[in-house]
Amino acid sequence: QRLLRPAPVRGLPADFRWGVATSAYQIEGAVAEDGRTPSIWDTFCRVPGAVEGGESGDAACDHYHRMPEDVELVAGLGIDTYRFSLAWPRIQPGGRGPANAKGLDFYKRLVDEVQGRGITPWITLYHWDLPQELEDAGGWPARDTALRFAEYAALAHEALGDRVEHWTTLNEPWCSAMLGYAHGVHAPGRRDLGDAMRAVHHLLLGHGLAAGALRDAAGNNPLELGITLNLGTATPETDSAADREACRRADGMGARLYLDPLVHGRYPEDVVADLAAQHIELPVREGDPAAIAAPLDVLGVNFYRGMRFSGVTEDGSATGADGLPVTRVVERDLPRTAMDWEITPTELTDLLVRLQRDYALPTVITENGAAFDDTVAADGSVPDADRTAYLADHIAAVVAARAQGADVRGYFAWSLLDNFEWAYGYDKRFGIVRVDYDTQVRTLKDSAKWYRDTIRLTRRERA
Ligand code: GBH
Repeated sequence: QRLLRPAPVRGLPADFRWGVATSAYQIEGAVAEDGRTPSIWDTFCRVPGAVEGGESGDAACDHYHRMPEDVELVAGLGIDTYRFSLAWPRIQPGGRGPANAKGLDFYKRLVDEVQGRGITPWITLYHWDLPQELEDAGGWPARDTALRFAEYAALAHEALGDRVEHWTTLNEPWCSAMLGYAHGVHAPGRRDLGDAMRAVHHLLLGHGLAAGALRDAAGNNPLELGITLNLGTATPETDSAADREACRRADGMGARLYLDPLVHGRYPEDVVADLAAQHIELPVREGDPAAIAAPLDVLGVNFYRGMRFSGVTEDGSATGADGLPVTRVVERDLPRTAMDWEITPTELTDLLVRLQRDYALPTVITENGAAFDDTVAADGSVPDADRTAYLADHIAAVVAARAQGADVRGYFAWSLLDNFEWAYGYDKRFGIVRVDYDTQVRTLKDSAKWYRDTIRLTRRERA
């Protein structure tokens, strides 16, 4: 059992940003209210077998009706910044045309509540809830979706941009493209690598066009613009050429395929060549690279784990059954979360130092956290020492990265609440606050109290 009494985190600047994060579909519920139309997740949840237990975000945490109470919770944690996402199908039902005043109204009230309690709102425009009508018209593999996204971004900024300074375009385009269009485990459940790669390009183009629209709309008002990527580390099992090659491929498809065009204005040549060998081409048109490389003020990093890779199968073959070079994840003997993900805090330090070296952008950890099988004690408390340790170790990893020169400016815990964990349904709990889904009662877990006390002590120490 670890010592979990909070100690101040040393070595952070006074303006280090502490936050918590959520996303619309995972918490809001109220999917058919005030003019909201279905998103690809509403549709996907109805596909038999797609989501554990046949669950959906229909009710979720009922945040749409309990929003002031939830913001009160955030305030009670002493947090500076609340990261949440806007539901595109609330603001622009169907993904086209004029804004829906009632949808916007919910987010205006949310921003009022947040700012009224002295908390900074941090908006994510897209956390996976594409309007179904746009999917029916081709989804992210279709170029038009990028244009529609920029239009939606402009509508959202028009309504909220006079008060909200922090805007993230996309959350984890890798997940949208790969899990949604290649692996088929997220909405819309398609399985075609070519479609997934067309989705990558149009997600990035949508980001770039939205970035331009947001800058135009902001004019002289302050704007801090970013994108959030899910990033990890790829470590070779051995020093063999095959294992290092597997890491090159994993890092290429997982990280550089996004970071290089965003920051350096070009896709990585090795990844483009690997795709060409599979007869897949990114549908790049003239002007796209420049649009995608629109200046970023901050890079959002969602970190859950690093991974070890091998370039050969268990029996030593360098080619898999599909005829492609092997990129195999090697399980390590490490503690794991309830998602079965290895717990790898020092790899967060490695990642942040590497991002600084190769991309040199200010970063914020826009998500970090873990699911564990929580228990509720007789006195009603939730003694989640494992989650507290996870958060503490990853915050320490951020401090270590800063000491090595990484410009990390903030840390947001994922998540404020237990919520709809996508294909896993409600069984996997990432919240620092427990949600009883029968009563919708919220209870601070021990990790939330630890986080609150750590932030408080750290602030006092710095003052
Ligand atoms: C985030 O996705 C999402 O932004 C958030 O909505 C979600 O609730 C949260 O994480 C928790 O899942 O181990 O083979 O799956 C993170 C998705 C998780 C995708 C780690 C990549 C590593 C590969 N990422 N995963 S694997």
